[in-house]
Amino acid sequence: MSVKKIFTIPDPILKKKSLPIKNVDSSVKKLMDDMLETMYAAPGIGLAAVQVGVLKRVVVIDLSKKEEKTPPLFFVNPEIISTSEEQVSYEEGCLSIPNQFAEIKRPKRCHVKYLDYNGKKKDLKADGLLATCIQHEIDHLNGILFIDYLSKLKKDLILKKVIKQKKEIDRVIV
Ligand code: GNR
Ligand code: NI
Repeated sequence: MSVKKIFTIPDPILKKKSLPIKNVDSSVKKLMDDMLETMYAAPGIGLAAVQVGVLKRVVVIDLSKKEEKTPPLFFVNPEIISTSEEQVSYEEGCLSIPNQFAEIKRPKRCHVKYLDYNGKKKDLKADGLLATCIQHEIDHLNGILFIDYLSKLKKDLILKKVIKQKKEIDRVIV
């Protein structure tokens, strides 16, 4: 397993749509292993393949953050079957938008179907933070970021801050 580089805004890859997996073979399993290690190292609670530069419909999630407690969840070709009318707002962050957070309102519950790590058909009814995280990750697979739900003013401000942050880091390294 290896920790991969996480792509951050304004990298254009983050706006691209990821392609479905035809077969959950050993290369897809290797990708999922690398994604999990990258997510734990970050640390984050979810990661979509596009965030490590791979345009495939693969997501990993572990709400426990540390490698113990609950086992991680692997989603291949996840699809939302239905969502609740009821919505909930969470302060969202994204590893591709470092150190920036915003309240985002989404359906409180979602029913999702997907293939698991072994390529087996599964479905899951999610609620609360898990439901939010699944929707955030499926958005990544469609080239959508949480800042796309904000006003242009707020979005531009966050973009400016992230670009400034990157320049500061470059300055320290040089
Ligand atoms: O680590 C993450 N935390 C988080 C918090 C609230 C809503 C969504 C997330 S996902 C994020 C990791 C990430 O960027 N996944 O794409
Ligand atoms: Ni994200």
